[in-house]
Amino acid sequence: MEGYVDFLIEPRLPSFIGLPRDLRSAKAAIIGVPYDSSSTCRPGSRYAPRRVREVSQDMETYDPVLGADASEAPAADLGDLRETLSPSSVVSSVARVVQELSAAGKVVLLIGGDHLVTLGALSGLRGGLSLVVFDAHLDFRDEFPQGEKLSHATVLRRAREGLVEEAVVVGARALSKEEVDALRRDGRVRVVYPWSLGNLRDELSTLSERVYVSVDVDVLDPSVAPGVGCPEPGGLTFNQLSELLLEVFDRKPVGFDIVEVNPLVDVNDVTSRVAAKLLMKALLAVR
Ligand SMILES: [Mn+2]
Repeated sequence: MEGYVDFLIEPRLPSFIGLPRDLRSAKAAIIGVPYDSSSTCRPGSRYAPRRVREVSQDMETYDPVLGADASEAPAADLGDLRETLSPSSVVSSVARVVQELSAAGKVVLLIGGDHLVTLGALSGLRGGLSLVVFDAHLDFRDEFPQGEKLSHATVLRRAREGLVEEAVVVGARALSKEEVDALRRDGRVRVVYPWSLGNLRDELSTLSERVYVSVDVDVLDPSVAPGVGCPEPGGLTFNQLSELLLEVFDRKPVGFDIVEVNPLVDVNDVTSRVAAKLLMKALLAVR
């Protein structure tokens, strides 16, 4: 691959579950985005791509639910995006590599970094998208902190300014009144709350063809995924999230990310291992 992918991505070893770096026969490409400058709770998710790769080395890659092995998925681990501190430059860098790879027919799977990396992926996929985001938060603020339009807490708001036609937020439970009012005015963002997860199937059936899936690990209960910047009680179990993801993966997503894993506040690497397992399921979904 030549162009932005070569210029902006640096190889990383060990690779995720030992995947090759060679893209030629791959359908999916993993890219780490070590960026957390827009974190307002606790920074540290820039270390997630490295830690998730490391913990994946001694994890089983066979998925008993799917009856398939993620290490045999046609996928490559390209490495990490070059580090940057500026929110607008991480968005544009991610957008460039995602656009280049999707033009070459590859599905990009990102490991964040904070949630802002999703905005880059959506920009790179260019229109006609619907978004399914698993998150404790709505990320629908106009500015956060005040005066900042590009941050982890404004991602969905920016995405609705022309990048996605509609969105479903699954597992949300930490909401501000400002966001709830803005969602009501918007009208194209629905929420599936943790206490009514059964509604997801109906919401999925109305979405357009090109579905992008974003998982903020804080959608899980903090007892399941303690290593996150802003832990929020009342979240999903791992098996609940896995089952819902399988339903979403039926829609053959055009892109996927897992964000907000923070190894600096993790406990015994539990959250990094959760992220690794979810990434394996995503790899099997694009087979
Ligand atoms: Mn969140």
